[in-house]
Amino acid sequence: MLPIVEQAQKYLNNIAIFSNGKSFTYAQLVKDSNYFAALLLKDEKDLKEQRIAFMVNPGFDYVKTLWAIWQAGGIAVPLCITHPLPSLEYVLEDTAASTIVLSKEYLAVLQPYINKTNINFIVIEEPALEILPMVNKEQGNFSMPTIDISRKALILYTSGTTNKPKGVVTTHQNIKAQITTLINAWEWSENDKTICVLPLHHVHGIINVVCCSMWAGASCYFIPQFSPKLIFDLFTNNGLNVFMAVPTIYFKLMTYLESISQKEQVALKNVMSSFRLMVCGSAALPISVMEKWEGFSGQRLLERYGMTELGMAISNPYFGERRAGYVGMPLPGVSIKLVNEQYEQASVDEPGEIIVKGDNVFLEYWQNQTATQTSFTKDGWFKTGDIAVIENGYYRIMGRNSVDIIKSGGYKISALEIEEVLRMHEHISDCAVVGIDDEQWGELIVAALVVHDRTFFNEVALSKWLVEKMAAYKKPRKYLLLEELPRNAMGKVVKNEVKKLFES
Ligand code: MLC
Ligand code: AMP
Repeated sequence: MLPIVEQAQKYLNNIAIFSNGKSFTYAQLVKDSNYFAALLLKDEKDLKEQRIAFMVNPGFDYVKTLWAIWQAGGIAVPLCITHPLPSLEYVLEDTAASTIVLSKEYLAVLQPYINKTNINFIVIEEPALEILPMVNKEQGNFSMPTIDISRKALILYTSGTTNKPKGVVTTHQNIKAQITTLINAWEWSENDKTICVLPLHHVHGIINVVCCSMWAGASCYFIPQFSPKLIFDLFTNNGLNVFMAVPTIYFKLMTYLESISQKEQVALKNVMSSFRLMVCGSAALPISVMEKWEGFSGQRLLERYGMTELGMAISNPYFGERRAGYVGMPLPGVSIKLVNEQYEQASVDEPGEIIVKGDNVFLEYWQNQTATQTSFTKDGWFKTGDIAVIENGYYRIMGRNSVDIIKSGGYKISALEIEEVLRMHEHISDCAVVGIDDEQWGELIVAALVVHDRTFFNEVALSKWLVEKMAAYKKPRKYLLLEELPRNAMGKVVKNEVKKLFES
């Protein structure tokens, strides 16, 4: 049996999930995911790592689908529910997914792809599930293939220093290691209640919130979309005690807190003070945000550092000092080194690139041997591209070794990917995309443009055009029209000069 499903046997009567106003026990999750796995298998005994893409709303159906794909021997490929068709198509084609599972509201966006390819698709709706001929849902317990832990389990797409996102492949063993290190380090238990406010196509939401709570036998609440009011209502009325988010979310929650009365603020502070744990990560947590949040909530945030390729790697301690501006120490089972540009150990107190080894480290980039090879050192350490220094025993992240990677709202975004789309626009002859510091978003995406004729440039029309081609969170938020881009003697655009133009 799969490790996470085996874990659930200990907690069958616990509430696993609250979503859409309903609660679901672990017993129900095991039974329904087993049934859905039988539906995915149809006449086959094992999906043998077929890629099963799914575009399913956060909640019981999402977790059921994920567990079903894993039990049936497939590789799960979660799609972002807000992506436009071209971004979805890229993932579906790159993984050569054999089936798409979807909530019915996403049928319209995917229909052109379904028509074009004839791909097998399953709409999640109770009546549709009854079509499985050979099984009776009530009997349950359909026989499932034995899945070796070394098999591939998940592909998540991440942007990097290339213009197209890469598929990060993790095995069941990687996932187990990523989950269990956090279960121990952060003392997850079956008494925990958390809420997932993060998108479910990235590790932060999938591993840290959903899989950790499901592994521990805890309860996980879901909301349909990010809403500070809904989150605080759930905090107040449902006895939640664990919360995890990116810095931008804490910022947004504080903007809401500032908009309510003093009396309401005090009441919410009382509720939040009793939480067992609040964690922040995916991007640098500004000290100002950490301190202000402590004032509002009575909670000292635990900041940690992670990556799609690793799950979590470095964390402030659960017990002990949570140091502002630092991400803490390597998690148990995760080996970390800081190295210089020759990949030799950096001197003590010197900054270096973080390289990582451990069962948590991903297997490979999907069908991209070159990228896989170049991202590991000869002796098997994964090169993160993040620069850090150790000060008094704690790691501090200093930045990245590439200006082309932007972190905005906790999303990792490739400047090159946006530039490639911008260059397709009829009025744009050249462009340079950079991230500039921003307290709310971490970095704000901005673009310097050279246009053929300024009279034809229309920012609103450009924004509309862009979001038909890529995710809205990748859209530049400011533009600057230039006669030419700043270049060095080699003709290469100097991105730091572009940043300065915006900052001035
Ligand atoms: C959205 N907006 C932005 C923006 N994203 N503005 C500037 N920069 C951005 N990046 C604007 C929109 O245009 C819109 O404006 C308004 O904000 C609301 O948009 P939205 O899409 O509805 O945003 P919202 O729902 O509020 O989402 C904000 C968010 C979201 C913070 C909830 O960005 C989010 O869920 N981020 C988490 C990403 C994540 O999970 N990363 C983890 C990756 S894993 P207007 O004017 O149009 O209304 C990883 C490893 C690890 O990093 O360590 O964890
Ligand atoms: P992703 O590729 O989306 O998984 O993002 C991973 C990247 O997020 C890392 O390589 C870091 O650059 C960044 N990151 C994650 N956590 C932190 C943190 N606490 N502080 C600074 N950067 C972080």
